[in-house]
Amino acid sequence: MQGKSLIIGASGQIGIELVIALRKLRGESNVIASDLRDPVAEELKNGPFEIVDTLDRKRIESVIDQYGITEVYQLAALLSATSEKFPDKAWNLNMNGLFNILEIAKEKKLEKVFWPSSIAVFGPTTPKDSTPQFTIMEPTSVYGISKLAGERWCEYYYQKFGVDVRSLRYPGLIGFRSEPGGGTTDYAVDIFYHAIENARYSSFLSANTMLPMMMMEDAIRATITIMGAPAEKIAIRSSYNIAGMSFTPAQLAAEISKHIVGFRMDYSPDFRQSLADSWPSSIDDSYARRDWGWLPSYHLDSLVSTMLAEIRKKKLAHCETP
Ligand code: NAD
Ligand code: AKB
Repeated sequence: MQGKSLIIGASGQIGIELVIALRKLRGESNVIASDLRDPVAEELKNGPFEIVDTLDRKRIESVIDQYGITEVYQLAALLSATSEKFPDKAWNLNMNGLFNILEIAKEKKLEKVFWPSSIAVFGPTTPKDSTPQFTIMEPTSVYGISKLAGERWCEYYYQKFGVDVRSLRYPGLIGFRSEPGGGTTDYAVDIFYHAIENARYSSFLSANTMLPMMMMEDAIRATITIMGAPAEKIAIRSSYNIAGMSFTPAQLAAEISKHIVGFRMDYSPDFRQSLADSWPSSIDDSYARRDWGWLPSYHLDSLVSTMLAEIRKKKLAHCETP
């Protein structure tokens, strides 16, 4: 019998894309989208959607029972910049949201759980270039601390209770289906909307801040691949490093200038600069490549041309809607 997936945090940047991809793969009725807020994206309306607060364990249990859910993707969290503004809320949501799912998975013997970690688990004492899978981890952000603690809990539940939890340390993700909110890497999405609208952008990170980034399509493929891999291939139960590409705001602006003549960028770093400065510049993802065959497909040039084309298409469709 086909298993059923529950996505918590489905109205967010990753959630929308993951629901679309999983529904294509497993059938619309087998993928239940859920979030605190109603789906804004039209794409979420072609299958089951439930309002679920990830902090409400009873509600999650009742949705799991109602649909016969076999695997859960727990995406609900506050991102890095918002977490700095609301540390209590971030700690509560990021930790207790995860605990609820790990406990439910243990009790109901769910087949699998996916929970995303982040490059924010690393800190200023971590080697910055080609950051290894196993290295010094002393995050200095509220968000990074919550993700590192989450990783330790995932491994604990796997070892103590056999919960089959799988996780990726996503870099900054860049997609065109939704606008970002609350992250330090958001500039690399925002920039495309401003470039198309008025050929200008003011970056909140400095020109030479090199960060690991990834096209959303690659991140979704990584997520589906790790979840589909045989359990014995998943040797790391904290979270896997995965890499796509690395670039600076200046390099991204230069690539955009090849498509938008006269594009101008200025720099006005804010509090997010110190978060970015504490994160790696590039990531060594050799364990993910070795264990379950990870390989990214996008580079900076294909990322930029795809983002510009897709956002233009979206804007055009919006204008044509009566
Ligand atoms: P997002 O902010 O776009 O989406 C999060 C979603 O969670 C939102 O739709 C929000 O309404 C929902 N949510 C918030 N509180 C909730 C609650 N109590 N119950 C149910 N839903 C709730 O975030 P995203 O970019 O899609 O990120 C998803 C996950 O991936 C997060 O755990 C994030 O830390 C991780 N991640 C994201 C990135 C990235 O670049 N986007 C990078 C690394 C890790
Ligand atoms: C953020 O900037 O908070 C996220 C992340 C790298 O986790 N994009």
